[in-house]
Amino acid sequence: MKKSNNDNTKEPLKTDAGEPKPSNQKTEELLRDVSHPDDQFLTTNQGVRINDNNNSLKAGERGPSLLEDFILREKITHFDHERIPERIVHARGSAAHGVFRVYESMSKYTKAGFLTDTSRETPVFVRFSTVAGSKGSSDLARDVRGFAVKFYTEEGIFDLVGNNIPVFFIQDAMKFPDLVHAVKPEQNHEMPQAASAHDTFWDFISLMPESMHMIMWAMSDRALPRSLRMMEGFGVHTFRLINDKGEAVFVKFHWKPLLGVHSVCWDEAQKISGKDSDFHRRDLWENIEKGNFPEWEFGLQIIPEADEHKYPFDLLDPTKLVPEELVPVQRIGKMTLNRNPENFFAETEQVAFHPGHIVPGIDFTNDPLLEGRLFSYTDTQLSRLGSPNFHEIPINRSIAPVHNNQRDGHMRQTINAGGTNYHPNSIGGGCPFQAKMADGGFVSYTEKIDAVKVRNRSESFRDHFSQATLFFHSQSPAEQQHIVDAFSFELGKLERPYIRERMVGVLTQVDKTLATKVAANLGIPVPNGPERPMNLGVSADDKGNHEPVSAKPVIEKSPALSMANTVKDTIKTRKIAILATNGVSGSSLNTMKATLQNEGAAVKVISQKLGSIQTEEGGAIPVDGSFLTEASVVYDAVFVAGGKKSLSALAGDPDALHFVNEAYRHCKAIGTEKEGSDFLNATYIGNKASQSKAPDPGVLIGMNPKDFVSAIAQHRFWEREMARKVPA
Ligand code: HDD
Repeated sequence: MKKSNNDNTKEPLKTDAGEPKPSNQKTEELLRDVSHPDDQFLTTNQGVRINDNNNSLKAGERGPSLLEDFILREKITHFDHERIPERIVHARGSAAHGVFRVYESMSKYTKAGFLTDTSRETPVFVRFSTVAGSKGSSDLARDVRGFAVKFYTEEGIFDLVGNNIPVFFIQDAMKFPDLVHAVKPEQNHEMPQAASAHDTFWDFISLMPESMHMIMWAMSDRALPRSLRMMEGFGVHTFRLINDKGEAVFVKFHWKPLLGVHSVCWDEAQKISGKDSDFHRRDLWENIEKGNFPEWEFGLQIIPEADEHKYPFDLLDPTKLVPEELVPVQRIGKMTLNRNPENFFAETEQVAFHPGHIVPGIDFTNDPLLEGRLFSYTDTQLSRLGSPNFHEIPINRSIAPVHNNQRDGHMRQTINAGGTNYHPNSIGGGCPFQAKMADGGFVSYTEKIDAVKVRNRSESFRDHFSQATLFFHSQSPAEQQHIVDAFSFELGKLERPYIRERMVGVLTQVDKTLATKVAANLGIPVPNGPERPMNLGVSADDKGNHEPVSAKPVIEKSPALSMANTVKDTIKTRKIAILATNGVSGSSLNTMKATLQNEGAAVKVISQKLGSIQTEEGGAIPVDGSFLTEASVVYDAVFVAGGKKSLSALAGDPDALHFVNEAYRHCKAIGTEKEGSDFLNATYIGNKASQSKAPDPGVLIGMNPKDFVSAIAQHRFWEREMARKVPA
């Protein structure tokens, strides 16, 4: 992004070597430092140098403060107005800068420059978010994640404002305020925060069968990402690509993370929320700082116009996906996030996305949810950012030149010179001109429309269950169990039993086994079917029958929908804890640490207290974290280093035992040396009563460090949960 001339964007203080000044500089030096360049003096917003930033102006040292103190009043007034309204949804977000480059020209399908010119590196700014929680809520709430990408293209801004789930809860924007009211904390007592496990949400959902496909995703582990860097992204709606001949194809946009798609489990998510509620934000920030730049490939599913009606679902229905097995995702380019924001408010908070920000070569379809969004996003920026000039905020500025006759308004930054502010004009030489299509002027796709005006929903939008069923049937047994558990948790939290019963009735339409298992956990009988009428969200007496149907699934299973089939060949950026204390075998610890670090993992030595530990060889190893400040839930795997003394001390330490037991419960890879068996016997892993006959492939004793690497790359051994009852 270009920097403005505003003082606030100036570089931080630098030493001669160009490094930020070390924070351990002596206080005395900081106060007396005379090497500051002139423009680093503290000033008022009017540029007046401030002599005393500690004391207000008073009539006498013990007297009243004076109204005349313009420095105090300016400082306090600015502070009083520091907050702006948080986003009504997606308030909690974390963002980063990066670049996008297309692999091969897509000119066959689109004239968009950033998708046709392989020499271009298009700057991007990406904001990830949860939906329901407030700005300060936990990253690990069970929720959909926003995945919004701003492309600063040479032809203007293109915003792809998507989610990490390829479908949406509702089919028509008319229902969006209802959906959001239902999921947000309840209006009387403002509870619960960042959680869908409450009556109003499930009351609404159980009366909106069209939400059933998205609900299956939201109750799956997709709603609990391990990292923002390990999520897929989806444009959700069907869009159009238009080439320079004016020909169109339908397109679905995808982001495929190169590290694979991985999630944590619900018990872990809840605990991470307590141990580190900034877990995702920290993970994104730290990895970018370390140079572990997150990468996604950009994918397109191209559907020729001739195939518009080929499928049993409607391409305009945002509750449907196009299975990748029917239309493969072509990976056409790569996005790399390589720079953290410098100022959270100026960038992450003030960025304004809008699905209506498109460039020539891309166009909308008549998806009724998208159509409503095209209105909503400008409107919300007006109240959130407070002015129609929000496009002038640095993070929102187009890198393509902006010329038009729009003028004035709150906080206008541009100084429009000259005498004309209208079109057509002759005084200003006719400027600015309209651009012909050949000059890159945006021309909407000439879609033929011949219709009567109605307030109704298309018949082709009536199948609410077949893709919910497809999703469930495509999951691994462990993933299916997690979905059962999630429904049981969420519905178990409800105060009104009739909502629970109604919801289980709707689930019978998705999958009988799912409904039966959830009902059993809730201690209620499985209803024979749903309450009728089901579809209060659509039906109105004079609009005909809108009761949902379940079409025959177009395929029985879609392996692409299961995270069990994702990338599992790398431990790059994974967090591994090595447990050790005095008497540790230095060679065991260092060999494992070096192996893991060579594979790109982040390794921390965790012990009973900070400082350093003595090795049995007589050396010392620094400790990175103690049991007091660290928790197994923020790590992907645990290695208990060798060394008899260390192992026996840890075997007698409840914190060390808890660390390993909890990692075991969360199905993580656990490793130790041969001599570590006694330690494991002190944990739940060695508790013979808990062992099933089959050995656990995720517990490695006396292994080659490379085998431990392969085990960690598996992400989790979810089958452990199925085989054994694992303690909390
Ligand atoms: Fe939305 C924000 C994604 C439907 C109205 N939405 C917002 C953000 C994302 C999405 C990622 C946060 C952007 C950021 O980081 O600043 N929204 C979606 C997706 C949808 C969707 C994928 C369905 C496919 N949204 C949707 C509808 C409406 C809105 C139907 C209203 C008719 N969304 C908004 C909003 C927000 C927003 C209220 C809040 C803050 C903002 O726009 O800038 O206007």
